[in-house]
Amino acid sequence: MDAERAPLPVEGVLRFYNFLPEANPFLADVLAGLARAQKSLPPKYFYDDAGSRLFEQICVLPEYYPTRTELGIMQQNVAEMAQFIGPDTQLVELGSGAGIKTRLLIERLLPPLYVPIDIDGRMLRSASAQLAELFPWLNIVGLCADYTLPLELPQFAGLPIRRKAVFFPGSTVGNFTPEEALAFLRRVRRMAGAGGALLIGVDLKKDKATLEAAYDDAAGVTAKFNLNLLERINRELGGDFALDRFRHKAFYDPIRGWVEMHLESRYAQVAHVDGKRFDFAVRETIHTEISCKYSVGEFQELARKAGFSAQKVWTDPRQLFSVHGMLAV
Ligand code: AVI
Repeated sequence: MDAERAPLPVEGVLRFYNFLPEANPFLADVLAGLARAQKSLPPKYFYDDAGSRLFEQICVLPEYYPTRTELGIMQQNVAEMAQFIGPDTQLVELGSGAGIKTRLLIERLLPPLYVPIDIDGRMLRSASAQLAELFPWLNIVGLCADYTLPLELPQFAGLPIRRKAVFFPGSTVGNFTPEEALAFLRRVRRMAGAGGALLIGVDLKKDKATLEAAYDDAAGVTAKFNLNLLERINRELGGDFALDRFRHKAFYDPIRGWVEMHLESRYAQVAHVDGKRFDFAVRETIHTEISCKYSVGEFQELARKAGFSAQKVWTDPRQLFSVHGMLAV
């Protein structure tokens, strides 16, 4: 879609734009993924209402260290982060940012314009409305869009904006393969523009036991989150998956440096989606997610290839997680 120029003359404007395509690609993506030799489903479909609620529960699990560790890093260093980004910056967040991390950053940075981008229109609206209440002076322009696809940001006149900063917390970049992450970071680089900043959370490599516990918690919340994908297919696409006939599986592959999540068929069985038949052998899996872990140097090198220069990195004392400050060159 063409960028537009709309004046935002007053403070505290709250607007939304929809950049989602008319046709819902969910059915086509599911049918294509289940037809592959290694069956797979794109992880972006985890996040319907039930999936988003389950993900919120994951974030506070004792085993799932990334959320609270990243928050601790931000609480410790937000002043320096805001200084790194600088004043008069349009803050673009990939994800709808209801969370405390976004609030911390806005409180310090006082950006003239905040642009959250999220595929889930309801989350986007409710998170933006919460922020508008907390920061009545803040201009918010929410974009309902799939940020994993190319996207041109609208331009807004009439605000004292000197540059853009893209905020991408949560290590969601880890849900791309390194090759996909490179292509994605190149698009983020174009979005930020020359001299723009990137503040990005990246989970660090660590021992297998810690990682596997984080993705296969004792309370079984991650298992529910994974299985919700089949439930969503049943609900929205008229699928007939028997949920108790699949089990959650998660393991760390230290060679590839990523956690893999799968749904494993407990039996030889058949399932249907939209009238199409899919056969499962016993123990055959549907690959649902990877979560890449990087060393600080590996991520800096990836970002360098995408056109960023590493300026700052903040970590926690146990070196579990990193937040990188980078500039578009
Ligand atoms: C959203 N993303 C960064 C999470 C992760 O850790 O890869 C998704 C997740 N999957 C299972 N647990 C959490």
